[in-house]
Amino acid sequence: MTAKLEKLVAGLRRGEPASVGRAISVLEDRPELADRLMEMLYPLSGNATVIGVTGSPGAGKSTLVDRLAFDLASNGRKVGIIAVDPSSPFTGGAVLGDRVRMNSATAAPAGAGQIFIRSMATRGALGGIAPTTSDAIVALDAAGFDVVIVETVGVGQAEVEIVRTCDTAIVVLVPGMGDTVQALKAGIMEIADIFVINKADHDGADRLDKEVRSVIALVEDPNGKRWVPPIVQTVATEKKGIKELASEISKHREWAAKSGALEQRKKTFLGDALTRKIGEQLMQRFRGQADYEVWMEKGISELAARKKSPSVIAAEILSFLDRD
Ligand SMILES: Nc1nc2c(ncn2[C@@H]2O[C@H](COP(=O)(O)OP(=O)(O)OP(=O)(O)O)[C@@H](O)[C@H]2O)c(=O)[nH]1
Ligand SMILES: [Mg+2]
Repeated sequence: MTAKLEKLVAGLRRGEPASVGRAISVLEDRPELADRLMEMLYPLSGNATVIGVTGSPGAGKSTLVDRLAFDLASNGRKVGIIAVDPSSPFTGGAVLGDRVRMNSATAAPAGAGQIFIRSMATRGALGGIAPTTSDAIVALDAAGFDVVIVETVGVGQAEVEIVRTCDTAIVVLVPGMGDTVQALKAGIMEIADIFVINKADHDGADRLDKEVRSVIALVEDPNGKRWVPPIVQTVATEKKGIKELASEISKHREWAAKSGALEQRKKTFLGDALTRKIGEQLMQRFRGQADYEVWMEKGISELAARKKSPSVIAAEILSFLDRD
């Protein structure tokens, strides 16, 4: 099996799209191989810039990502795109829906950087949405993609989680959708490094711009130490505002690197990932115990009889684990 994985990793390092795709599938669907593959990929990663793009369904995220990727690829960058739980229907894991829309990405000029697109349906998957996505990011990173763009739908907790794994988080709003209120509710203001007002060809773009600006002003840091998210108006379908967006992304990255914010964010993210793994491995050890079912049965009946509280029983069971 290791020989097969080694071959896969070799193909991935050569940037072969089929190997990259297969590696992500292994990480997604083959837990028995995923740990070993991750062990091989991890040392190769750590160089990519990760950009998160989130916003309501239909906000124009894919169109925007497509144009941005094209712009980056035209400048010789290799761009990997991950669409997480796209709201448009997909067939057999292929990005058919988005591939049609993402036409300019697939038609990147010869000699320009490569673009790789992958969609992932991970909601509700074991282990949650973020781990699988961040594993896929590691795979693209290891494959030598300079930039990885992650598109997620919505402004819920799962998106916030994914955006935390990114170096730069972009929140896409559109005029006339009541997005600001929604964004505020979900605490998205705190994670947005850049706001994009897409579909700026629609009525109300300037009004939305003002609204967002007033909200940013509320959280603005008087000492000027914090990053103040810029607002970029775009018309993705017409490639308007894409250069400005690319420039704001660079600016944010420079600021984050210089101020130490990037390092801090990475540390927090890596800490979270490690804690999650420790939790998983503890659970595995626990479930692997011969007496696991006996302890569970006993615990449940004690709970049912209201003899002890769940935390007391959990502590008792964990003390059994400590003894071996
Ligand atoms: N008028 C206008 N239409 C746009 C713009 N950007 C995207 N669209 C259109 O909006 C629709 C949705 O675009 P997508 O890029 O698929 O939006 P999305 O946010 O990726 O959608 P989901 O992934 O399904 O959530 C498409 O018909 C686009 O052509 C824009 O700037 N102006
Ligand atoms: Mg999309």
